[in-house]
Amino acid sequence: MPKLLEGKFALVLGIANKWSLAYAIAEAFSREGATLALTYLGERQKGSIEELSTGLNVAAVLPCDVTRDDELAALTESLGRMNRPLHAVMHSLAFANREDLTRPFLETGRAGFLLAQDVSAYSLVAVARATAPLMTEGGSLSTLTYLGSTRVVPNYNVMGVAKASLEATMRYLASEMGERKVRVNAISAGPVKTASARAIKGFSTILDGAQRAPLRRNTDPAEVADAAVFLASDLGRGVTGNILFVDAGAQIMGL
Ligand code: IMJ
Repeated sequence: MPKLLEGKFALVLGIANKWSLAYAIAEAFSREGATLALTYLGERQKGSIEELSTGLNVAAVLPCDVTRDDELAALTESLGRMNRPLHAVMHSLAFANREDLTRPFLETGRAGFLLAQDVSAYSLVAVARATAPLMTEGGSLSTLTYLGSTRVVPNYNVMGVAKASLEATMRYLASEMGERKVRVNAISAGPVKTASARAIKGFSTILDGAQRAPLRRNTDPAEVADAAVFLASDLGRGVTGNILFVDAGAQIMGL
């Protein structure tokens, strides 16, 4: 079978460690023949992301804190200097203060609310603005979301509101970037045991709930990654502004 991303240049943001969905996605993109640029958050992370990148087809490992306009501008600059069009961008990051994912939603303060919005939702606009000038041949921008955007999931709280905002942001970007042949989509992944999820109280109860999913199992990072490959590839050419559920079917169930 021909590789689905052969000749494509892709940027993946949001690898924290080898369990990150972003890492599974980078592996899948690499397997399908893409050349990658990866980003890391803060100097402290640089070494570990460089280590994870060995074995993958990585051409650059670049700093990017999505809350900082200077780092986003430097990212555009560095990618521009690589002198090749960018075809795919994977936005796979989010953050809220831990307290805002444990105490009652009613107690969410302004600063925590805005932080979750800034890192988890506005960052899609920021990344789109930073990368659009490089997507000269058209391309695909994808993000990760979660069911907590439209349904109440215990403790997801301020992240649920941020994901609702992220999904709307995705649609507005899709409507505007279509004329440049850039598609914008979200993958709504079922619960996966990543560092972002393990930090959550009651997470194993949520994973057990997967026994009610049509496929009777949890979501595997590799199947989220394969959906990301589809969206980034030519196979996804007719898909934009969409939310693709990769959750073993869990989302359709009432109880
Ligand atoms: C997160 C919180 C509450 C319930 C949750 C999650 N469920 C799932 C997640 C049911 C699946 C994981 N998820 C979808 C997220 O988007 C996680 C985001 C997140 C996680 C943390 C943990 C550590 C921290 N800040 C965080 N910010 C965002 O300090």
